Amino acid sequence: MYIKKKRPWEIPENKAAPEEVYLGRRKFLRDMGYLSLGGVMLSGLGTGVFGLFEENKKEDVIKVPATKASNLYPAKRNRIYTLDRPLTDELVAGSYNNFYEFSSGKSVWKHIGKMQLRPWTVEVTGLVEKPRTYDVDDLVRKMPLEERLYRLRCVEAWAIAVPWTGFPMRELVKMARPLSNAKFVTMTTFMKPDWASGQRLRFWQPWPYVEGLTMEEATNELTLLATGIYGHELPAQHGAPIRLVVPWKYGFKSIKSIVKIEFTANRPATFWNTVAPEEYGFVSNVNPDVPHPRWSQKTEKIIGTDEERPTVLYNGYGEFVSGIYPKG
Ligand SMILES: Nc1nc2c(c(=O)[nH]1)N[C@H]1C(S)=C(S)[C@@H](COP(=O)(O)O)O[C@H]1N2
Ligand SMILES: [Mo]
Repeated sequence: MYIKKKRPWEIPENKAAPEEVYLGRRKFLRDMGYLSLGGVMLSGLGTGVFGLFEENKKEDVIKVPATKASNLYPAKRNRIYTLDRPLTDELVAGSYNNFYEFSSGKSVWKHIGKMQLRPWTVEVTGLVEKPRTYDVDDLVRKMPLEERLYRLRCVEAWAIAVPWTGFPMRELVKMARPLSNAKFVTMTTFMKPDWASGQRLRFWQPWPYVEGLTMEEATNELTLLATGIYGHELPAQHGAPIRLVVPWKYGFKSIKSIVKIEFTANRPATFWNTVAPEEYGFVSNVNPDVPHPRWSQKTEKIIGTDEERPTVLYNGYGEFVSGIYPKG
């Protein structure tokens, strides 16, 4: 056996994933590939999980089946949105994911094999003049697709920078014509225990995954419904066929594989906020001065380059969103 260099974003004691609390540390570490079945601590040895980036072939990790909308990619890049760092390598971003429906580890791409990406419908419902269920490809064809380079910051203190393809959520809101009493937009992920072992194994969690935004957040220009990444449609592990991207909030707000978008008068009960309200707030804007109860948020690790950077308020998107939060 050879010794693999421990990467700084390997989860240290004080920066564990939310799941650790509920599964117990041993089960969590085993899922993450740190423990052998016999229970011997293998941290620092070549256990596989963090060797992914060198060892896996791109065609095994990034699978993008053709659809009725494939010819729309790549979309034209919107140059307004720039980065302060290089883009994350596609293979790195596609092999280090959070998608608890499929796995509580990061090798989500190994567990998505049963997911059926088509047909896929998105129900737009609730307090709107124009409720309607859309075939996802028909919806994408109606919408102005563009590419945007955004940073994504996970509450676990790691970050990536990726080119999303998608359309502003405000375009969908306009089309739905919300009633004046609509105050929140609630989004729901699929419920398919047949595909997603997490929905069977962690049956006590409040599946399906739900997230929500205020109307003002949902119609902010940054709020994107993404259907593509790296110039093609989303692979399943990134939340195909359609997922939210709100880059000034912690990653768990950016809900994947959406089947329902509902306009509501009241704040919805959201997944992580229901599981652990003291750890995962409803608002959850990136903020270095608000520590997570179990770890600091002062810095972030950039996946793939080992670089550590100071966390920036609103993940650096203050010029777009600070007006929404007058009290800071
Ligand atoms: N349905 C669903 N959406 C989800 C998650 C999840 O577990 N289930 N994880 C969230 C978290 S914690 C993060 S950091 C981002 C990760 O997005 P990525 O894997 O495309 O980088 O997805 C978010 N969306
Ligand atoms: Mo996250």
